[in-house]
Amino acid sequence: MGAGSLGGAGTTAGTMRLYDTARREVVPFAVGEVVTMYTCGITPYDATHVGHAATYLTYDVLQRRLRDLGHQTRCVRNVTDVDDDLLRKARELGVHYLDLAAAETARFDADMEALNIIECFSEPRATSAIADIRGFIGMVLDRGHAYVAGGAVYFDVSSFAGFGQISHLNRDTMLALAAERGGNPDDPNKRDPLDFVLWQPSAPDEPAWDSLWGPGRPGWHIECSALALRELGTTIDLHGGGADLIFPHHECEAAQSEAATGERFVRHWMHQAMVMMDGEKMSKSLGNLVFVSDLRETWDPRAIRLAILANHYRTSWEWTEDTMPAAEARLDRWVAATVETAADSAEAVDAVRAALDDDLDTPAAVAAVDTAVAAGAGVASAAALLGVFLTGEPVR
Ligand code: 5CA
Ligand code: ZN
Repeated sequence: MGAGSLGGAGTTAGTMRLYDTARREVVPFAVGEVVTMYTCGITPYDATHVGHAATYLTYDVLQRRLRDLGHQTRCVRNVTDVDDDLLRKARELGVHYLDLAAAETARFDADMEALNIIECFSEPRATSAIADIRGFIGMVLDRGHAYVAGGAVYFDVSSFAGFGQISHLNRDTMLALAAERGGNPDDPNKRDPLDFVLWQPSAPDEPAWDSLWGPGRPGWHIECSALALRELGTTIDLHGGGADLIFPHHECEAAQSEAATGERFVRHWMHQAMVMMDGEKMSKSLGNLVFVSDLRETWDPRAIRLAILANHYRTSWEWTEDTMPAAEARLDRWVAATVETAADSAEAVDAVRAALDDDLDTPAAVAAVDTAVAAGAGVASAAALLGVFLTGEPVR
């Protein structure tokens, strides 16, 4: 497809440059008219925090720029509605795990809508994919990349030469991270502690589905492989998620997908750096959280967007009590300039596009809008490229 068939935006296909985690450099993001994306979604056992929001905002701004360039985007975001953490929380609360998941997913969707995140192409639940997962595991077994032991199915890491192609970690670091992130390296049924579970027997009070290998439930990584294949096909343009997922989640996902299909799984890996609070990764398990739903009670959701977009997606940053007041003050300046001025700054639009094309540099884009505002220009169109609608309705 020629670049000329895309457009109206004055730019050509392949304009954007993005850092690729696997290649470890900023490269042209070469894509066709339709761009397929998969981003790892929430495990719905608690409310959405600013770290989650940062991850989904990054892929939202990416999609907005791709659409501005004339592409269609199809972004799938899963919901992990069966998982150790969710089952534990449901047990603690004395509720059915699917009721907890449904309630938290509804809260998440409301937060995403308030933040003006583009609706997903699909938002499939892991439990919608049990049949797909069983079929997928069959493919991995048939190709000789997995083995059955103790009612579980394990991926055989030694059978797959590409293991490590995304994270580039050495074996000791992989082992340490697997232990820390639920990989259970001491499981005696494993031939190698780095082997990971595709299917596992359920504990007596956990949900179980029948399978050829005995009743049980999926391992974590397999849902994303099975859903990406089901929803988007064998090879996807871009895979996203937080940088905490690079290992083991994405490394294992890529290994099992490529083992199952024999084809390349992902053309471009893009990861959001961690949002921190009190010097540590903001996380449900640590409890150092700011919930989006709480912020929405006090602040304009557009200011929440700006607070996050003032930071580059590849740089970890700290949430502080000054973050929201500064963002809302910026929003007020942008709105005031835009309402008072008839002329919409074309320079700001060009500068925002150029900044986004340069590895999605949202801080530079925000600064360009600030400059236009300081010069007295209106910035409705430039702000709309960032998903911030200053005049009520989207301008483009
Ligand atoms: N359901 C899995 C992915 S398949 C999961 O990791 N769920 S989650 O609820 O823990 O995280 C949802 C998304 O938010 C993931 O992409 C994760 O990498 C990202 N995330 C979690 N904490 C942070 C943080 N502090 N900063 C940035 N992104 C984060
Ligand atoms: Zn995932």
